[in-house]
Amino acid sequence: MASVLFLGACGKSGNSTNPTSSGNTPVAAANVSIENFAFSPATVHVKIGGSVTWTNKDATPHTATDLGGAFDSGSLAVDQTFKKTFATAGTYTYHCTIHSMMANATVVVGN
Ligand SMILES: [Cu+2]
Repeated sequence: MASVLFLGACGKSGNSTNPTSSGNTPVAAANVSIENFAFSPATVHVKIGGSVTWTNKDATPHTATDLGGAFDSGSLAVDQTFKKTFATAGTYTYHCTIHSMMANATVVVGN
């Protein structure tokens, strides 16, 4: 079983070698992998007008579905992607509707 090396949290102001990683600085485009039944990174920060692209890396279908109804990827097959552009600032908590045991994840939108 491969490890998920996401260290979590928005409090870490790490290096900027990966502009799509989570961190305090919002990026224009973030990428989230759905892998080993987890969203990685679990939190991404994007600018207003920025986008998040999810990619399902598992052989099992997953969804990225906002709890508040702002977006829903539908069922993503292996290697399928879903892109959402966020025009409104806010914190969007989402989950996989197929697997209730998967932890919720978050998109934070703000400049
Ligand atoms: Cu799932």
